[in-house]
Amino acid sequence: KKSELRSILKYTRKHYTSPNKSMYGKAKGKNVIVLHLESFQQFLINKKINGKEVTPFLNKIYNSQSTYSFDNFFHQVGQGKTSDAENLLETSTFGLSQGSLFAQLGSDNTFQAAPSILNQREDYSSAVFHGNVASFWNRSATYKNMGYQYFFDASYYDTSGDRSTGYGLKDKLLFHDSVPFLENLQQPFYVKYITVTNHFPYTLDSEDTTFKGANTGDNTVDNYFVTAHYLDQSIKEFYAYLNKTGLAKKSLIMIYGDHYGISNSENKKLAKALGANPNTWNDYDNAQLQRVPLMFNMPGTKGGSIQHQYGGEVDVLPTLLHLLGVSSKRYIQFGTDLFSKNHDQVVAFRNQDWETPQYTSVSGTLYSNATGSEIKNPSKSLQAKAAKIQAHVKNELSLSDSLNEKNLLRFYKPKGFKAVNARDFNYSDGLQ
Ligand code: GP9
Ligand code: MN
Repeated sequence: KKSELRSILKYTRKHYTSPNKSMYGKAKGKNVIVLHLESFQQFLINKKINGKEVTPFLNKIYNSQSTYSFDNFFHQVGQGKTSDAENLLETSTFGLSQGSLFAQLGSDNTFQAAPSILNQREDYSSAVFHGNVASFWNRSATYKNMGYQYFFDASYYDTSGDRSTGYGLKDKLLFHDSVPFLENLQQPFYVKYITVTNHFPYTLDSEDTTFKGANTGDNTVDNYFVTAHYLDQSIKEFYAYLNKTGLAKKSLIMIYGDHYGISNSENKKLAKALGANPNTWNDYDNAQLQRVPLMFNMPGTKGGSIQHQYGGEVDVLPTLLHLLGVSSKRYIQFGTDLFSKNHDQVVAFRNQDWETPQYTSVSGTLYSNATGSEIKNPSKSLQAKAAKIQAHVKNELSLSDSLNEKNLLRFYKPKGFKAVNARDFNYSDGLQ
């Protein structure tokens, strides 16, 4: 097992890319507020339905001078959906090829995850706010092993009656009702809000919205825009609070979409709402729709821009650590800093499909991103190039799997890292 750990280390050390000096430490000492946008895809950004912006507030953040936004950023989740996105972001390792890593390994594995790294390196406190029960996706146990100090799950809020939809407390209420807990956290803090209202089947009480959905005739697709609008408005209300209290200017607000909300089988219906042709819709188009937003917003700052480099959820942790001025070099992480000059732009999907700035590969079929069509007779050199990328994707997924499946981090002691003890945390206590 130790020799396996050595070969993983050899890979991640070689794959590591040093930070971009102009970005390193830009957010040093700031609070980190992570806003996990449920089922939120990139096409919602700047999208109008019936002449109205679906997400006017997020569009402002996306286009703001105070934000670094990404327009070629992909989710990389497998069957663990939300929990896979969380694992990718907190650890910069992949989820599993089957099932949810949180559910299968979260109770026992050793993690070297964001909350513990930030606590040990920069004295951050940490908390998750979420309107569903603590056991969902085995979060409670997994969060303790990741070093989260507090988990404010459904039991901390009034979730009765029409205050909730299928997966828990409505987003506007989550942001509002969690304020007393947030206000008691020691700064700087690293906190995450996991929203739920924009979740399949995208139903919402009429009292919560006046926004009109799309009219493709498919209920799921049509209502997706309604709950996405509600989510947008919940973020707007939360920002009003952050601005009023002055927390905004003391914080880096990281906003991301966890995974697709409309599945491939419904994309032909969605195509109508996107102004695309459903008759020519293919695997290439499905792959392009796996883009989700990623934004680093620092209210009160300037110089932000929309970044076009390709990347995925596995790249977030090294990027975030470097923005906070924390070197990621000593940790085993599979992603690379999105701002780094040598950032690896190969995006690996959990099923071994992949995406680069030039090519998309789905089940071994190669597409050109420039034309959107299949490359029917690739040259020898292109074949070799694609095979090399495929081997790289396969290798990183399998190294990540052996790290996690064999719990190899228990043998790895990065400089100064103290192993997390889950028993240090008792989430039913709340803040004492
Ligand atoms: C539930 C929520 C949804 O608590 O996070 O998870 P998902 O179904 O998207 O994986
Ligand atoms: Mn989700």
